[in-house]
This record gives sequence, C-alpha cells and structure tokens, in this order.
Amino acid sequence: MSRTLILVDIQNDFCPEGALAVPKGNEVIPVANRLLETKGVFDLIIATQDWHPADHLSFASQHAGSIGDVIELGGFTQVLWPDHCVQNTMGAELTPGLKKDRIDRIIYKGIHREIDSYSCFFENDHKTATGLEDFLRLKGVTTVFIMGLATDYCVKYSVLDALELNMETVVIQDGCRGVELNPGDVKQAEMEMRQKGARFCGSHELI
Ligand code: VGL
Ligand code: ZN
Repeated sequence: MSRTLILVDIQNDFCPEGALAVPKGNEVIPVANRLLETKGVFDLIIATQDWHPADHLSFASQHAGSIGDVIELGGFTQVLWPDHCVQNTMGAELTPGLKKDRIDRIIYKGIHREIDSYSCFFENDHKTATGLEDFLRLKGVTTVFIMGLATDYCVKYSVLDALELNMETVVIQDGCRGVELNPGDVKQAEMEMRQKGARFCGSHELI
C-alpha cells in the first residue's frame, strides 16, 4: 500500500514577503522536509502549484474592486486577491528551501483565466479536473495525507474534494498555515474538514 503525501502550494508568493503572504507560511517548509527526508514515511509525493496567467480573473487588478472583495465570477463567488503565482515567475516557484528531489509529480492549478481553482482536484466549477484524481487512481491510492498553504483555501478545498472522492484523508495539522482574511477562518476550516470526515494528525506521529 502506498502512502501518499500532497504538498499544497508551498510557493514563494504564499511565504512571508510573497505577493499573497500567508502568516508564518514558511514554517511548513521544515515540516515538509522532515517528512521527505525520512525514508519509508511516504512513497508517493505530489506537489501542487497555483499557476495563474498574468490576467487571471481572481486578481483584483483585473476588476474595479479591491483585494478581499467578493465578486461573482462565472456563477461562483470569488474572493479578489493580489496578483500572485503568475506562471513562470519567481513567486510561482516552489520555495527554494523545499527538498524538491523527492517530488514525483507536480499538479498545476488555476491555469484558466476565467476560473479559480482552490482544490488540487477540481477547479471551482467542481467539474474541470486537474488530473490528480486520475493519477492517484492509476497508482491505486486510497488514502492521502495533505499539508501546505493555505489552510482556509487550497488545503480546505483539496481535503473536501478528496473526501468527496471517497479517499481516506488525513490533514497534517502542523504542516498547514492559513490566510485568515477574517479572524477564525482557520478554526472554521478545520471544523468543516473534521465534520466532513477528515482526520488530523501531527507530523511527529508519522515519523
Ligand atoms: C490560494 C488564494 C488564492 C491558496 C491560492 O493556495 O490557498 N489562496 N490562490
Ligand atoms: Zn491563486
């Protein structure tokens, strides 16, 4: 049985000084590295990258609105973000501190201008697949461990989709940090993931 780790969006723009800095986002790097360096913990490692065109419609710069505003986009609610994770820029790169040599597969998301994609399985229309589900099915994966950035967006939606896809889903809690546009968002996200069936663990329990 393969143990699969999904590292969500551990990219420069989500770390301190990045364009969409997640408070203490850099603190997940040593957690990831410890799991990657310890032999036998995981045998399949996926990393995702938020990967937007420069004119992505989740960017406040493409609208009259301000950062943090909520608009309607293609029939779905959309938070407006600062320009971030633009394809082929430094901000979109995995953080240099991350031990990348053990990553088996990168999944890019948010690549279409018209629709955002928080989940690493489906875009926000809940239809367009990123290819991750097919890849995991092909590998016979039924359990996924998920950690990364940000707890209240991409981690949360990835976890909820994994559960909907009937995968056993474990959140590595100390390997996640949240944006917290509103105070309490992380707690709320954790509660929602738990209610839908996610299990939580600490990275130390896996090593
Ligand atoms: C994310 C907001 C916008 C994330 C990505 O990775 O959680 N959040 N794009
Ligand atoms: Zn994004």
